[in-house]
Amino acid sequence: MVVLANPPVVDQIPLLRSPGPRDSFAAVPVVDLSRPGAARAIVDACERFGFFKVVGHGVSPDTMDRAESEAVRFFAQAQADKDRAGPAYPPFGYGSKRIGLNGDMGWLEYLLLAVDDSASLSDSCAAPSNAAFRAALNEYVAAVRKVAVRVLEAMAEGLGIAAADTLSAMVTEQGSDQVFRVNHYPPCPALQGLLGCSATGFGEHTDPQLISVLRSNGTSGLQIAIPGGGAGAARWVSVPSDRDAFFVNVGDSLQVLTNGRFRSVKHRVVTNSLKSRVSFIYFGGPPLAQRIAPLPELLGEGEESLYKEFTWGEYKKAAYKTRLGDNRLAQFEK
Ligand code: GA4
Repeated sequence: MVVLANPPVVDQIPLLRSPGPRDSFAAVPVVDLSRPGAARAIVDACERFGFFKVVGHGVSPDTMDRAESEAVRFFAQAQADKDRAGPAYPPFGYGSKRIGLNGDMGWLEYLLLAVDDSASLSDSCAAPSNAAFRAALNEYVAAVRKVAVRVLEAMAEGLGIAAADTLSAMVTEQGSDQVFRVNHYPPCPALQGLLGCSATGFGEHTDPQLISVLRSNGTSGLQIAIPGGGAGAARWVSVPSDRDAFFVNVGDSLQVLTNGRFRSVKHRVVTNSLKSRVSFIYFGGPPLAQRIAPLPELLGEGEESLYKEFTWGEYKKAAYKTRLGDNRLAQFEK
């Protein structure tokens, strides 16, 4: 009998096979936002994977570095100090290991924050209270939201939608439901060598919003599910990290707006055994009352929506009743 000295702290966190070099997704689509052709490349990547990397975005490395070093400083505080910035639910603030409301656990700690109409952290989020950290996050959020807007405009162009702001307006309109998340995945050395396993940092899921824009400190861990696992199954591949780039995920709402043409990408994070990973994710969601249904311009003649009608508010409410790995769109499929 093999007895695993499973450290008690990880006993409620599922294990994943540690990624090896053969899992690396070298073919991740790269879109240079500063070049012509970006719109077509984005549409192509969204149709194939629901995922791509953005370079040529114009965000200053200083903005990224400042936010990152302030985040590192925040997470290096004593646990009691961090706990004062929580709990994450309801509705925003610091959280550790627990994800959502239905028992999902991951090897991470995080800040879940609301973004207001002017692309700053909402005043309703008292945490983080440190002025330098807040200022650095506000600068970063304003910059990343601009990237999200440019990406959504390019998507509309690539899809041949006449009004360039059809998609981007959904995340800039008054009352848009934008969320920002800072994740810290400490290394999990206890699992080193343990049958090639790593702790789950953030379990597999799709994002409910339109798009998510991620930037990390260059520590690997992000994986996406791509088609091609054989017999219609998906294959998990590791996304080579790049601290100078952004990574964009298509979310469930954008899949519906395009009537399934864009794929909402399943992704997860595997903890690194040696290095900590810090990531920032901006989630672009529409106002709660926004109707989520295929855009008429994208429906071919006689083509019907694959989904029942719903608003973003209804979808979000339903999402919070699910477990992370559930197929949230299934209950809205016709
Ligand atoms: C996934 C995307 C965002 O991180 C998030 C997550 C949210 C949470 O952590 O509170 C959810 C998850 C996310 C989807 C299903 C529900 C809600 C945890 C969970 C189990 C902030 C979001 O908007 O949806």
